[in-house]
Amino acid sequence: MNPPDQRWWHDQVVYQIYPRSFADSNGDGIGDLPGILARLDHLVALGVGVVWLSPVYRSPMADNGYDISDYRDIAPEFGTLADFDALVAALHARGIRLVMDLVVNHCSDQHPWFAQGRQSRDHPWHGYFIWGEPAGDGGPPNHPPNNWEACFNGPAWTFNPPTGDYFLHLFSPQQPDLDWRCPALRAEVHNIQRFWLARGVDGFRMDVINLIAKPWGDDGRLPDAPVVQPGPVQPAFALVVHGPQLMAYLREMRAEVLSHHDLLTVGEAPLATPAQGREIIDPDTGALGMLFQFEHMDLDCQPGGGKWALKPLHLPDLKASMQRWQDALHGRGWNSLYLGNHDQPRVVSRWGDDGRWRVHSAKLLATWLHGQQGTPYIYQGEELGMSNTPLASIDDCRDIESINHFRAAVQRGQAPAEVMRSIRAKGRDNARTPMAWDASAHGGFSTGTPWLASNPNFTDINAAQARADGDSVFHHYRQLIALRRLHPVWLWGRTVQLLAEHEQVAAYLRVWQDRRLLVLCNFSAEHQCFDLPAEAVLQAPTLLLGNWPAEGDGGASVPAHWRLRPWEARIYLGCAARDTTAGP
Ligand code: TEU
Ligand code: CA
Repeated sequence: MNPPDQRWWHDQVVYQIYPRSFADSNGDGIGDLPGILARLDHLVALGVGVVWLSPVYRSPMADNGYDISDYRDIAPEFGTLADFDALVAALHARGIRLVMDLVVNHCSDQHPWFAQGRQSRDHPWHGYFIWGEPAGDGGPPNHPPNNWEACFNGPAWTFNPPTGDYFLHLFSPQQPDLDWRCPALRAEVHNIQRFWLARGVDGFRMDVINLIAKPWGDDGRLPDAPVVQPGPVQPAFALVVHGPQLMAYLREMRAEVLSHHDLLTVGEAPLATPAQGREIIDPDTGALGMLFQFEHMDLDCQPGGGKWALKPLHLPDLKASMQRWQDALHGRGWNSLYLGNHDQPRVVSRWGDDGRWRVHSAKLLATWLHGQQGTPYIYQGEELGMSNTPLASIDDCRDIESINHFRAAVQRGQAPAEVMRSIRAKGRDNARTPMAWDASAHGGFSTGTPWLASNPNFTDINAAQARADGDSVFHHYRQLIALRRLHPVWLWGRTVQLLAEHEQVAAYLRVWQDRRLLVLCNFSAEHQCFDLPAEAVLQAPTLLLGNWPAEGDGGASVPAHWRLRPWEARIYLGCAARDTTAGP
């Protein structure tokens, strides 16, 4: 990707809003669209150019809106279509674009398509879903068509008495999978996209888009997943992702809808390999602009153990993963850069230090991420350095994934305290606690009782504090956002990893023409001393940003021997050193 191919979303930073937890305007304890509208000054002060709004469609909220029952309406708890239009207009008036979350791998079991389609095999909407006959000679309801496990526990198939067979749901039974082989269903999706584009949205984040094309066998069945764990059901994602028809469906969507607009599109793609990612976002032959890959999100779990089997992060793994994706997409695609979202724990608690070094480590993580090539995504509260919440017991949790996991794990004989240890570290409620606006009750999120308790540290960690304190995490993010679009090397430079094997220091160079950006991060609470290779010696370097007071000459000269303080991060801008070996 070069400047001539620049798209408007290349130099922007995206801010993700999880509407249920952002701002509650009417005291019912649930965030809503008027609440967002009243907080736009926060986004303007931060300097983000795009909002990704997690789902606000009508929904029974089994999975907080990732189960849609009407794709053309707003959930009443979030507001109305008029509120939505007002929000789009207000964002646009401030130069901020809006990206909708599109969830079309599955819908809600309360969607009329499913509610009616499940009544009879002859109903036209029956064909929008995926059905299977009982396996073997056993009768229903305990002999599903194959051994797939649902992401939120139990079998991925549920028996449907009116039709005498099973429907597929890769997530919860309240989220039946749509059958993308059905042309009428695909046309519905295109029309839904047109509906929101007509309302002025600027793009789509597409939920689990690499799961939509199922791996149908020649026998018309979906094959069993390999057996990797005890019990009747087995993880199926690895078998389902990037199915044979995926690119055909996405290219059709591009031709029908996306190519007629200038959009930001980003596909969520669990388990995507760099090769698959390239295929999806190739500017000529692919379909989407960016994708959310998960490689780095999977580095701190035991291999094959799933997200709850905790393992400490080994920094060289993170660096290798980052370099792999930087290399794979450089010049031929565009990375999305993220460390958090509504499905992940708070990154400062996960890979930083949310105690003594909370502010420093939150700034370091931001620096490490934003220094790379790609479009950074900030999840609400990340810019304040919000941390994981002290979930005392499963009664404090609201997330379907954590609740189902707890029940199943305890049933399998795991000690409840042990299960809670994982949920405290990885549970999605960590990210979903109400946004902390100020030090008043519930962090100023709501005058009522929040649907999920606020993180008690809102008294210290909140937006009012952060905006008033020039040295806060917020202002560090603000500077990163402002700086990156000023420097071509930041946008277009190739990434070169330095010190790949170092266990505490992450260092990389960005290279564009004779320009260099040097990013140095000490991922530890100890001082770190190291030397950098000759290629990292810069001419006329300036320290663009750091998270400790500059030492000595303010970073004007780059030392031969480096010493970084606890959780210190720095970004230098400079030129390549003149090659003294090449002669005049
Ligand atoms: O998440 C999809 C996904 O890949 C899951 O594995 C996700 O990582 C999950 O949170 C496991 O911890 C998307 C949405 O982002 C998520 O909120 C939804 O619950 C899910 O799809 C179903 O729509
Ligand atoms: Ca509300």
